[in-house]
Amino acid sequence: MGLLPLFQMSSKRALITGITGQDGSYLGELLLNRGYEVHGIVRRVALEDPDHRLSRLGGILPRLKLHAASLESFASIHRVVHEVQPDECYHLAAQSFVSYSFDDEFSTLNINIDGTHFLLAALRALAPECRFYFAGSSEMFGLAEEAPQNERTRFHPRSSYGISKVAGFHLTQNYREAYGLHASSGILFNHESPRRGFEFVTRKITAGVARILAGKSSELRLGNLDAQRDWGHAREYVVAMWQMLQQSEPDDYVVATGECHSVREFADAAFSYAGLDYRRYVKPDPDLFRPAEVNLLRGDAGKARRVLGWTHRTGFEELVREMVDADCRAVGIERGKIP
Ligand code: NAP
Ligand code: F7E
Repeated sequence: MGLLPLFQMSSKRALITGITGQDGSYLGELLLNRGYEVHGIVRRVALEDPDHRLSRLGGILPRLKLHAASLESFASIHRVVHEVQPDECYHLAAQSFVSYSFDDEFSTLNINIDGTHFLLAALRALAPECRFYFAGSSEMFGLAEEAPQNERTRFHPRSSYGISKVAGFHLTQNYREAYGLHASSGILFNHESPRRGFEFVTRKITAGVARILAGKSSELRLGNLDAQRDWGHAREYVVAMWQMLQQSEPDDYVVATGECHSVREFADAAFSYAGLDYRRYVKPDPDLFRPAEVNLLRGDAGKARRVLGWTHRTGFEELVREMVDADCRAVGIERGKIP
């Protein structure tokens, strides 16, 4: 990531789907800093409730050009691509919560597969020179047959979310091979930050720690504590997305830290940092277990390192501390003042 000299400014136009999400907000900042004109696709309701739904965009909001469209409507995607004529398109929008994909397989598959297909088809017709990034996921490996997982590891998804990402990955590959689109997929392992959604386990834990410290709650209910994930920092992972689209040839890359920890270790680290013993507060809840779990994910980002020059910087403990600190500040507690 020392590969981002400030003098490399650009006058390119970028289109980001999912700009209101964790990754979209960091990527929007990165591209603005690099001189891009940044357009984002948002749901119409977001424009009507900006304080709540655009909160992650904070200070950059006035510099963005937002377009209301729905991933479920080809006509709306087609209209935005026609209006924007992007040089680069980062497709991040998705139903991204694996647990929810067990509750509603239909909407997960529709949004994630059709949305990707609509966007690729619109780009092919209206902006065939545009470079395209697809947000693939380590959930595509699922019940992986080897660890660490790399670009050659076989996919065995364990949820409709994972299946939708495998389909999006193959659609992206097919548009590259059949129609010559500069279309790349990042196979990103879990990445977190203080902007992570509250439904994901890391943020649930760090926000839970803050609530307990603030006396607003006395326990935290969690599911499978033994699942292991390769957790990195989202701010660093969006750099890899950008780097993929700066390559002369499109390709697919695993992006990961190479280190994995269990949910239990994450909880232990977060509570310990706040001077608490997680065993007193974390309560197991069988309802939070998934019908099919992904037990262990650990990525080999060797190709991203060699070809893109990408590497992660933030370690596990540092990530946990940053998230706990941010959630404590949000409830009015400075960690240094924790009793
Ligand atoms: P996120 O915070 O959940 O953001 C998802 C984005 O998608 C939000 O902007 C959301 O808009 C938008 N979206 C959802 N449904 C939509 C719909 N029907 N129409 C239009 N927009 C819709 O996700 P993230 O963590 O930033 O992840 C970004 C992408 O990377 C996702 O595709 C995710 O599946 C993938 N990914 C994430 C990780 C990770 O660890 N974070 C790892 C691998 C892959 P609203 O704000 O309106 O809901
Ligand atoms: O679960 C376990 C759970 O929901 C992680 C998404 O960004 O990364 C994310 O998907 C692990 C699982 O993330 C609770 O069973 C235990 O084993 O934080 P998560 P995820 O499912 O790994 C991938 C790469 C993506 O692509 C996705 O978009 O934690 N776990 N107890 C729990 N998980 C949650 N959410 N809540 C619990 O109470």
